[in-house]
Amino acid sequence: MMQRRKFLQMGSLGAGGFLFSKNLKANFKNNAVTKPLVITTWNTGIDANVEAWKVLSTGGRALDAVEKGVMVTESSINCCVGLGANPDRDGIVTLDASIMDEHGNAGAVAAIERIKHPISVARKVMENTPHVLLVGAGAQEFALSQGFQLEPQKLSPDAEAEYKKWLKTSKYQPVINIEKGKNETKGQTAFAPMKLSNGDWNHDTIGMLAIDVNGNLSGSCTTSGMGFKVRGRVGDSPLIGAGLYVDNEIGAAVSTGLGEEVIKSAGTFLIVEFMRQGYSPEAACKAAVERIVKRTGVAKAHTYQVAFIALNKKGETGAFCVQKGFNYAVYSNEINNLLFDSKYLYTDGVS
Ligand code: SD4
Repeated sequence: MMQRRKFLQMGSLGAGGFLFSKNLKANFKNNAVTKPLVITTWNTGIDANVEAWKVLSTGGRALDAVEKGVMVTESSINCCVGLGANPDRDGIVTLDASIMDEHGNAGAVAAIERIKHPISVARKVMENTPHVLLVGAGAQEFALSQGFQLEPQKLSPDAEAEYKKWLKTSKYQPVINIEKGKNETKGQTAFAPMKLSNGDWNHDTIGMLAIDVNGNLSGSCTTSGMGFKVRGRVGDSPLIGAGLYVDNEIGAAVSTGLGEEVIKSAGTFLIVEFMRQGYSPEAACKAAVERIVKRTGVAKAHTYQVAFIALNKKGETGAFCVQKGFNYAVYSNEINNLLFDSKYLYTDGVS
């Protein structure tokens, strides 16, 4: 198998995705196993995939993998997701999360506070209630009733420093979220471990899709939402069909970026529908990005990021984004947890 470094270099040159899909296609021909597989947004996906892979590689269910995987990121105090992340503009961290299983069941929470693992609360909503989405104080109350603990209302040191910086201008303007890792040079993203301090990343979400050994699909998405958002603002991540969608007959998709644009286009539902029409995962993601750009207009599209990853029933993967700088991690028997640069439309976010 190709060395990780070599593969990554090729990925940053744009050849990785090609080799990757070629590799997978070759495996299909040989009837080799392309499942299980997990694909996750951003470089934080590398660490999350390790946990998901423990489930998948031992014959576990995709649903367990996508929950366990993103819990790693939610636990990271210096990361962009979970209670260590940036707060809203009132200084409170509010979290959104969603999960879907192979039966099309879905659960989600929005604007939940002081709970470490919103993804697990989302799963409880799915499994233990007749509902799909619980929000705010009600979601927190439900979490407590399910045995979750209330964490202290306290910003992480990094988030506190970022918030104080933001308060100086209190400018309410969504930023283009791209990877800004220390290892990035000239816009080429290299592997960056998850230990990032604020300023090294510029995104707030992790989305994960998995296919298990039985060929079943599941997905998860968890986020602190847009940094310094209006109190009560909910993004795309907990909204089924916007931030996450899974159809076990066809495929699954998850998003990151400016949630408002994803919501207005029902982005992940759209991608699954494109795959139903025969599009590859990458072509489906691209078509959804183009749909969004068409609606917002090209001028506005130069000011935001939206990125998607998708996985189909065969285990094929793909991604596409508006702005250069989005990457994703894939772990399977063939692809040993590698990071790939997504194809993109524009380069405004990269200096
Ligand atoms: C949101 N989509 O709340 C999320 C933000 C995000 O990386 O993806 N940031 O709009």
